[in-house]
Amino acid sequence: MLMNTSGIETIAAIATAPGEGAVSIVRVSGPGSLAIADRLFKGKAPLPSFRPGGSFVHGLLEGPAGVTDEVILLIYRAPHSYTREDAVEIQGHGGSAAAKRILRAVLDAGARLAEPGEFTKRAFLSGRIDLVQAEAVLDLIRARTDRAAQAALEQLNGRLSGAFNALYDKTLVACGDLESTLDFSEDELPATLMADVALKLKSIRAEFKRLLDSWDEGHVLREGASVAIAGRPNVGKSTLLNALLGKERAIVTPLAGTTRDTIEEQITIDGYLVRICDTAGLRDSSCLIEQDGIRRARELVLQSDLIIYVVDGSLPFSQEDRDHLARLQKHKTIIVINKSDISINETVKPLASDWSVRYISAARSEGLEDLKKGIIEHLGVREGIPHHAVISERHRHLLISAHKDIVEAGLILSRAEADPTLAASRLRMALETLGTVTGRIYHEELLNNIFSRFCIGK
Ligand SMILES: Nc1nc2c(ncn2[C@@H]2O[C@H](COP(=O)(O)OP(=O)(O)O)[C@@H](O)[C@H]2O)c(=O)[nH]1
Ligand SMILES: [Mg+2]
Repeated sequence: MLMNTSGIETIAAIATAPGEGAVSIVRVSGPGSLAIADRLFKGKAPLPSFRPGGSFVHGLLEGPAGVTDEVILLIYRAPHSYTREDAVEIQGHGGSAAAKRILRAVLDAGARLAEPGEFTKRAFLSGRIDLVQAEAVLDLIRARTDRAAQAALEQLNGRLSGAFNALYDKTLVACGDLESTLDFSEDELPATLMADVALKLKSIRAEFKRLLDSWDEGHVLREGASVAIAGRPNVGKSTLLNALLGKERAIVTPLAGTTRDTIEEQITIDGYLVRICDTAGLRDSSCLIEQDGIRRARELVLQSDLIIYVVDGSLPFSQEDRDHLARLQKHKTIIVINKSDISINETVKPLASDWSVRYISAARSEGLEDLKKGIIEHLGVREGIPHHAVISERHRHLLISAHKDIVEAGLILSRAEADPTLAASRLRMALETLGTVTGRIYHEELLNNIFSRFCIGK
């Protein structure tokens, strides 16, 4: 294994996706990268290790068994590379066999196969990016919509890290203020100082809230929102799914009990991924298959981010609908009154005062734009607002914990016998948690947790 005196190994991996493609890239990073390139690359002089960073050269790659591929070699010199180490990228012909041949030659020449996410982990350990930015790399790779990609890019550019750092710095200042009170004896403690810290904590809490509020959107951006279409049989649930998809996905018939299984499809609304699920109509049925479909429908309704409860608007509002709605949460439900092309029964109209209601004709695709707007509103995402970085589940978890300590510090200070030392120690705890968000403080397990989700080569 090629090592230099620092003991850092040189790692290599195929960076392109498996399968057929025009070009495949093998990435090599670490102190031995250029020496490996010198050994394998046959092309015009000078040798790769004499070439400047940021240059590329065309030639042949030759392993012990002869010519491996015709390649382009890209040269990076520390610290101007993804990892901040010396690195080379070898662009060969596409296809998995060609890429594997190059990788094998590189490994034979002294590199070690990289672990998942190891290149990005090195970028973090070298201080080029923080942990929040490293997570953004994964988000970007996984992004399935333009909006998700844009949010990941914002995060990669450091927008979210900036917000976390500002929060950290403000807390640090408040903590320092409190710790400075230790220099005073109790009776000469300046009264304004405590009031000042209390004010600072209040503004910090507002900042926490702003960040925590972005979680809903972050969740929808990363995983997509789950929306279940539910309601009694024959109200037009499957017709609505088809209309939203713009294709005949679910079977529609005038017979009640047509849909027996749940059908999930994805649509994009305003750049957000929405997983939309058509379900079996809710009713008492003696058919075993239908019963199972109804059980699944009920489960799905419980798990979904949002429920579209469809009512046949041409019929009187029924007791069964009333019973089903009684089990649903208003803020997670949109009542869709369908078949508005026939007529709207007077008995469904009072619903509008209490619930979020949309009138549509699924069969004629009328009212769908308004319904889509309603879906976006209900998911806690802001329609039409420019992209911005949003927190993830890990950030949320840590923010909630740090927020608790900040609140506790505030409470301690508000007591008649305020104890600045105790409050400061709470703020220290909050700082430690906040430090874990961006990776000022980290432990191996945390890094493994994050980087093991990456693919090899990233
Ligand atoms: N007039 C009218 N009929 C509709 C509309 N939506 C659905 N239907 C009809 O209602 C019946 C049941 O539709 P379907 O989508 O299978 O209902 P589901 O059981 O709730 O999935 C079919 O005959 C549809 O053509 C609508 O907007 N207007
Ligand atoms: Mg159906």
